Amino acid sequence: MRSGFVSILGRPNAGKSTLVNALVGEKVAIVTSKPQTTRNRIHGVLEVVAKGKLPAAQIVFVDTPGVHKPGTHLDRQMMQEVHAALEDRDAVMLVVDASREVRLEEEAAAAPLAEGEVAAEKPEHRKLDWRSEDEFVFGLVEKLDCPVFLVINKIDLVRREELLPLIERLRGRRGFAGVFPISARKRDGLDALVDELVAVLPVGERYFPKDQFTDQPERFLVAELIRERILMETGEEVPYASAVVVETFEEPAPVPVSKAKKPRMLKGGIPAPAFVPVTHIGAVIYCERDGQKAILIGRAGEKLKTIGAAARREIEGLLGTRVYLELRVIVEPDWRERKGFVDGLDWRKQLEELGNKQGRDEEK
Ligand SMILES: Nc1nc2c(ncn2[C@@H]2O[C@H](COP(=O)(O)OP(=O)(O)OP(=O)(O)O)[C@@H](O)[C@H]2O)c(=O)[nH]1
Ligand SMILES: [Mg+2]
Repeated sequence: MRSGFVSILGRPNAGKSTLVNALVGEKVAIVTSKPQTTRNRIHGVLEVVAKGKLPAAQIVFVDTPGVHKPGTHLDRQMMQEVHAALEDRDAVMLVVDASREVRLEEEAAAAPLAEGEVAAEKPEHRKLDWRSEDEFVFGLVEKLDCPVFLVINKIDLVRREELLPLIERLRGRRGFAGVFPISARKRDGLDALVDELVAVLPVGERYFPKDQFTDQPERFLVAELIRERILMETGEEVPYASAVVVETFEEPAPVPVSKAKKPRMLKGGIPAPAFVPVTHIGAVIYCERDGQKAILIGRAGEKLKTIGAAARREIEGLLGTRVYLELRVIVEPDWRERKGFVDGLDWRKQLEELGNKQGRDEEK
């Protein structure tokens, strides 16, 4: 069989997380219309069955934060996650948003260069010029020694006559191992992409057990689902200044068989479930200012209630139990600038901490 890591790289909002979820067939990473949604690298695992000449494979996709110019310490940490994802990988997919590229082309066409004007100095043209905004992303893959695939996403948003010249223009930018126009949202073009990836992966054994689809433990997926709702329900700075930490996660206690009562009958003779498991979750939403806290809580607590209710439904879908969710909002002034705090948000580090704590508790 084949196995390997495929890192996914691109600007914010290109649709990287949508693509990982579509490929894996599970919600591994949160998706919103706001840029810089993803903050950590996230592994999503796909099992591919053998097909004709193609062998069976396990592909570990690595979703990454969108590449952007760092402003805060959090941004720098996000960029480190991108670099970490580029270190151990067997192939890379560079994802671009076709609709954005077409829009930039239109803007440039609407402001033609006058005689003597240089593209790099005119805003409408500079964005189009890959030596500026997008060039940095391309620079990151330039020196990689693995196959790099160009994935042109969101083709459902552009017309065919716009797409073909775009493919030609982007294809010429670098020696890509392949160019794939796709729609992650409509799951269009993904089979050809997977076939191509399997073909370039090395022979090897699975990195993850067959039925595991991500490396993130449930409590961190839960924190992400809460953050996804915050991003959807709030605007301005609030989404960017918010972070979520799950502090308590109490799984339902198993009910001994002898204690299970005779099932109560519902209408139509259907037995009512004897025991409805409930997971108790307590989470903290951090923000940076009192004003942001006021927005997150809302008038008479309405906003927090909306965020909690929607997140709870998603979490119940993930865990397959009922969920009791308690949310608190805490102001941590300028946390995005504080290395210690930002490091503490990293779920890999939190997991280490939890492991250490458990070890200490067991020693006692
Ligand atoms: N129409 C259309 N929209 C898409 C497609 N793929 C993603 N989107 C939308 O684009 C937006 C951004 O998607 P994400 O998957 O969060 O993008 P991302 O690249 O992970 O963004 P960051 O995490 O911020 O770097 C969401 O609103 C998606 O629904 C697509 O193929 N077609
Ligand atoms: Mg993302």
